[in-house]
Amino acid sequence: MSRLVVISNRVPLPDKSGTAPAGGLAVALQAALEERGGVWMGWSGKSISAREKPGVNIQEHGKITYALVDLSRKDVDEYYAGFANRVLWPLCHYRLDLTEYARKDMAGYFRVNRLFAHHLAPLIKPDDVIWVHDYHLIPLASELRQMGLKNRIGFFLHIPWPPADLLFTLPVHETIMRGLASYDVIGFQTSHDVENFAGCLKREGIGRELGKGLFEAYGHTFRAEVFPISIDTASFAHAAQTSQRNTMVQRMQKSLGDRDLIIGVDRLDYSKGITNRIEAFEHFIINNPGSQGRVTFLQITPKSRSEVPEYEDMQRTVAELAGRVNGAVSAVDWVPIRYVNRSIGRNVLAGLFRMARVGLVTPLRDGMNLVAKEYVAAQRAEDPGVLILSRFAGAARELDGALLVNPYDIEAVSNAIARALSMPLEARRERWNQMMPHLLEHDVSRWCTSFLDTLADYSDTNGTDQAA
Ligand code: GDG
Repeated sequence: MSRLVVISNRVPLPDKSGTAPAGGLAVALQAALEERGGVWMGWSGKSISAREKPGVNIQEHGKITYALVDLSRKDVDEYYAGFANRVLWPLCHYRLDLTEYARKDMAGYFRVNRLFAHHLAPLIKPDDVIWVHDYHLIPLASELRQMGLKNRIGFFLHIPWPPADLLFTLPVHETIMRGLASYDVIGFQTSHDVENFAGCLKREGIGRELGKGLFEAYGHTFRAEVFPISIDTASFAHAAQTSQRNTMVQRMQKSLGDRDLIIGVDRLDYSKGITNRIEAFEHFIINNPGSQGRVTFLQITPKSRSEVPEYEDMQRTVAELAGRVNGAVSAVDWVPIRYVNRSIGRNVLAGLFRMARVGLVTPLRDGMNLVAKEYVAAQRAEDPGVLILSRFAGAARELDGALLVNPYDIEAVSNAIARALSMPLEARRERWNQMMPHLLEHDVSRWCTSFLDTLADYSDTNGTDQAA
C-alpha cells in the first residue's frame, strides 16, 4: 500500500499523549495515515515577521510525519484572510456581493501555494499518493507537476463549487480551472457541484466530459466525482448516549425544565444563515403565542475568521439581533434565545443535540454540513427529535427524513418549526429511521476509503498508471 501524503490549510496535531483531536475528518485521515504511514503538511498557524525566514517544523508521531509551515504576516493576510476567505469562500457560497478581489491577494495565494509545493516536494517518495484538501490549496498540484512530480494527486473540495456565471466573475478563473485540472481525482460533496464544474469546463470550451466521471482539460484526463463527506456516526452516537452523565448537560436539562429545546450550532459565518434563522424563530414565537414560555432556542456559535472584516461585522449583527428578539418577546421568567458565542466541548454538544426536540440547520449555502448529520446521530431511537434542514446544504441530498426548507423563506422555516414541535412520535421515528442506517453505513471512514480507492485506481487515458 502506498504512503499517504495529506495537505490541508491547518493540521490537527495530536496532543502530547499522541491522541488525534476529536472531529471526524481528523480522526479518519489520521487513521488512514497510521495504516499507510505518511505525511500531513499544512500551515503551522504562526505568522512570522518579514525579517524571519519561513521554515518547516517537522514532528514525528508514530508512522506519521507532521510538517508545519510558518507563514509571514503578509502571506497570511493575502493567501488566507485575503484570497481564500474574501474571494474563494464568498464566491463558492454564491455571495458575489462579499467578494473583494485584490491583485496582491491573488498573487499571495499563488505564492503561498508555491511555497507549500517547495517545502513538500523533498518529502515526497515516488510512489506516494498525495491528497490535497480544500479551496486554500487549489494550485498546489500544478505547482508540484511543474517541479516534475509524477505521483497520483487527489483533491477534495469541502465547500460548494459555483455555476459558470459566478466563477467567471473571478479574474483568475482560468488559472483556478487549470489548477483543478492538474489533479488526477477531484472530489466534490454533491452531484450539483460536479454539474457546476462540468458546466464551467464546457462554457469556455476549456475541456469536456468523457463519461463515467472522466474529464479532459488542458491535455490532462482526470476524474471528478461525488464523495459526500460524513461523520464518525457510531462514535458520535455513543458520545451522545454517555453525555447524559456530564454535569454541564445535566445543568442544561435542569435549567430547561419541561420546555422544548431547539438547537442551532454553526461557526460564526454568513453562509450559515444564522440571522435568517433567528428571524424565523422570532416569527414562530410571535405567531404561536402558545409556545411563549414553552420553547427555548439555543444557538451555539463559536467565533471564526475574526481577521476577516465581514466576520467581525457579523459578530455584532447576530448579537444585536438575538438581543433585540429577546428584548421584544422575553418574559420575566423566560428568555427565548440563548446565544452562546464560543466553542463548547464535543461531548457536551452531543448531549445537547440529544436533548433538543428540533435541530435547526438552515445554511444559505453549505458544501455538506456535518451538524445536520451529528444531530441525527445523537438522537434516541425510541424518541427522536426532528431535523429541519436547508435544501441548500449538501446534506439535504442524503438526509431525506429531514423537513427540508428554503432558509430565505422566513415564514416557511417558522411553519417547519411548528410542524416539528408537534410531530407525533411515530412520524418522528419513521423519519429518523430513514436517515440513521444510511449514516451508520456511510460514515467518514467509508468516505476516506472510497476517495483513496478511486485515487489508487486512477489511470490516465492510455490506461497506464501514473505512479511509478
Ligand atoms: C466545511 C464546509 C462541510 C461547531 N461548533 C462547535 C463544534 N462545531 C463542529 C460541528 C461540526 C463542525 O464543527 C462544523 O462542520 P460543518 O460541516 O457544519 O461546517 P464547516 O466548518 O463550514 O465545514 C461544510 C465541512 O467542511 C466538511 O467537509 O460539511 O459544508 O463548509 O462537526 O459539530 N464543535 C465543538 N464545539 C462547538 O462549539 N466541539
